[in-house]
Amino acid sequence: VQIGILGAPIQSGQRNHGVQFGPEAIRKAGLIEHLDHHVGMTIKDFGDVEAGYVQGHADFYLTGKTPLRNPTSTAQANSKVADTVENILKSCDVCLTLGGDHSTAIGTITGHARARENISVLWVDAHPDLNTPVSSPSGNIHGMPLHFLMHDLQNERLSIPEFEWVKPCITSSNLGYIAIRDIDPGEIAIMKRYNIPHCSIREIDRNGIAHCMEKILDMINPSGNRPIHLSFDIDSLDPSIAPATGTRVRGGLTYREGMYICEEVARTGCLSAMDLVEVNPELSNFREAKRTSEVAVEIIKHALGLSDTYKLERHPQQT
Ligand code: DIR
Ligand code: MN
Ligand code: MN
Ligand code: MN
Repeated sequence: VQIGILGAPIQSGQRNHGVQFGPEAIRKAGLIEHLDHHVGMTIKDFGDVEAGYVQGHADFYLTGKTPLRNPTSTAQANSKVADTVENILKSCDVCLTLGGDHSTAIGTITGHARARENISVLWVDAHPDLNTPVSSPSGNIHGMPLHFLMHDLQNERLSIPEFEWVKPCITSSNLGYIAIRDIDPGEIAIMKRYNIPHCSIREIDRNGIAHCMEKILDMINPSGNRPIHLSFDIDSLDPSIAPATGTRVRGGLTYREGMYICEEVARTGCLSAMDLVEVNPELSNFREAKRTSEVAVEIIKHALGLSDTYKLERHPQQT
């Protein structure tokens, strides 16, 4: 298996400085060293895409209650992410993108969908990131990536010239949420209108993570052979486990629930792209930032099938 790694230091999709240092922090926590030395796995690091601030005429463009923030910078960086992910997937089995804020998924999912047919998206997050520029309470694009990408929501899209290149590539039946718990009114309305598959944190409380993973994977990938895009926002985890992130929401996934989600994705054998986003090392002290990055590395290892618990369960002939 060949894994391609890409850094996407995008911060313009939200307000907190520091999330652009996510890729560096996760690499410093030993990502490459942890993934290397596994039999049958090769790692190729493609470095970081350029994601600086660019001035644009549409910045602070008034669409709803709040202006849309930094559309030019966010769109330009994501266009590079899309091209790079598409290209990485020509030579690699899996493309792992390190964020940066979650607007990065506009680029990664676009690139993935250009490279592979019929992708399904598993969105692990405290938030469904389904706002439109009109429903958004914040104007932050990291709360909106999916509205750009979903066929069902194209009628809600405003014409923003910078994002014209983003073509819809997923439908509500191949997107699934897990761990959501902070959901804006417009997002609740859209989720109900289009029946988007989900297991909220409350459903995990009630039925357990094993049942929830079985249900959600069956809903978004019933045939069991669609390429899976795992978009993992570190704020899905409880803030006690992953404190260094911009929008902490109490009552998140436990460490084992987070790892179990990833082990089950590994078990499908369908993982073809993964995002690990919203690690912001500047939002806590050094120790907490280091701990958050280490958990991010663990999440990635588990999704790639490298956890000992997962290996123990596999057929004895496999290693
Ligand atoms: C909120 C926050 N729903 C917004 N979204 C976040 O700004 O649209 N997503 N933090 O990860
Ligand atoms: Mn998110
Ligand atoms: Mn989130
Ligand atoms: Mn909220």
